Amino acid sequence: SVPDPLMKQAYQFQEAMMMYTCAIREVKTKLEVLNDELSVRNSRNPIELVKSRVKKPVSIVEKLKRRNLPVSLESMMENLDDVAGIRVICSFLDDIYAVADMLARQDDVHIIAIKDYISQPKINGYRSYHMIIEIPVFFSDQKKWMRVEVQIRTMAMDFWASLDHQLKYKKEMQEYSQEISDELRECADVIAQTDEKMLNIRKRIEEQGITVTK
Ligand code: 0O2
Repeated sequence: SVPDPLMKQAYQFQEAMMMYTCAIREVKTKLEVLNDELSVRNSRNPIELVKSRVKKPVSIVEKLKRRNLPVSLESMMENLDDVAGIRVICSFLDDIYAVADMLARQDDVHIIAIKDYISQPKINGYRSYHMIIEIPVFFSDQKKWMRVEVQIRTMAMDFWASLDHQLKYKKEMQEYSQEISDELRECADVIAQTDEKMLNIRKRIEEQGITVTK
């Protein structure tokens, strides 16, 4: 039979994962409310799609080990910001900042950290707006502040990041050759220029008094 301490740990882990899932649900509801309101007000949806995931146990252990941190439930809750992850895919560049601001202004949202990889892209070309937030989740016997990583990006940025992720996965985290890195970076830059052009087109259309609808 399974020894008791192991069983206890398994239950505690399961409970923690349930809490992260609930935190994701709370943030998703906030995003849905914002999207509904803005789509009524502006006749277009700033948010195209919201994806979410709870980090897999193997990835959690790998990340803790990579950072030389203790592998325990407490260590995970204390040290990892992205156990609960939400990806918000926006239509246009300015929607990213609008959504981020609206989320940040809510008084039950605590901002832990912001990483703006749009104004300062990563060396490889990766672009996205990252927010680590904490929100209260109300359980039967306690209110728990749960940490969630929110990544906000345009469809174009998501296209690049998804393919980059796939390529990395296939190469099992090896470094790319310089030539491939350069070409990937080039693609990211072209994509960023396209995002800016699309925003510019939308603004010009809006100036003419036509509302862009989906
Ligand atoms: P997954 O599978 O998406 O969960 P960290 O990498 O978390 O140890 P840091 O600086 O705290 O370090 O995190 P950062 O760079 O703000 O954000 C990490 C997450 O952003 C990654 O999570 C990816 O989702 C995304 N990301 C960052 N850089 C890149 C990149 O170059 N390419 C792609 N495709 N995604 C990136 P994970 O845990 O690495 O992966």
